[in-house]
Amino acid sequence: MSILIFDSGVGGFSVCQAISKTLPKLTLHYCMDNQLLPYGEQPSQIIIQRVSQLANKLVAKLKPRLLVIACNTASTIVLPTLRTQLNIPVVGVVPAVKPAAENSKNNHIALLATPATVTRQYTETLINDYAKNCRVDLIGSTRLVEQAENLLRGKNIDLKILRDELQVIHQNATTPDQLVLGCTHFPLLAEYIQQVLPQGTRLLDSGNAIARRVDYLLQQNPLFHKNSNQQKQPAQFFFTGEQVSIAGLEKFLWDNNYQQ
Ligand code: DGN
Repeated sequence: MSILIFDSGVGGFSVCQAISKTLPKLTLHYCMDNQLLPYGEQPSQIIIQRVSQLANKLVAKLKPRLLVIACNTASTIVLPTLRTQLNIPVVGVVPAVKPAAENSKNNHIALLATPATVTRQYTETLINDYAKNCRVDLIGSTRLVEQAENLLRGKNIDLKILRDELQVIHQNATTPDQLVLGCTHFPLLAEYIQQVLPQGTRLLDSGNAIARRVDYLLQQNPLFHKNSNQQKQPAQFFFTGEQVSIAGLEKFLWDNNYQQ
């Protein structure tokens, strides 16, 4: 049994890690629209057209049981369209604003996402619904997306860029005690982000919540139980731009022993 994971770049790999831990036998196919990366700089209409075109094509080809839009930027706008077009469950990513607000001791949290995600109505509604009592600092960054892309191509992380992008966190009288990673690229940088944050600021992402949702939805599919002893199939990768070398990545990304 397989599912399809979609992102504009390598960010969805952070979601694959979480899903692989929960469902080690599940085959994960991956599509990255790296020709249009970064999504955080693209107009909404272009993203909606693009994701729906690619998702329809690949779902027809691969016949996955479920589609994960492992991209916050796309999830804020494409889910209603995809759900009317496809006859499989479509899971999106929601920034972990709700748990962050619940966990915050000083009612001060921050959301780090793409420039598009932090300005979307979807995000405003999410904050109004779940973090009304908190101060929420919004930080939009494309440079961190580039850093995550570089990291998975074996390049070094520039901590100065991380410091610059996150400097707003250090500039106010109080600091957020929860930082929501509202872009799937950012959990891949977690250990580096943590190095430039004040002590006591905790990172939260949505990977495990997505994995639980995928697990729950697949359990509803009768084929899931029938196929539970089937061997895991090799993952298939689709790129719309440059073919990213996955030779070394596959172990890191699909290794069930990977510790976050
Ligand atoms: N990984 C994507 C997200 O979660 O928003 C977007 C990255 C990008 O394309 N800028």
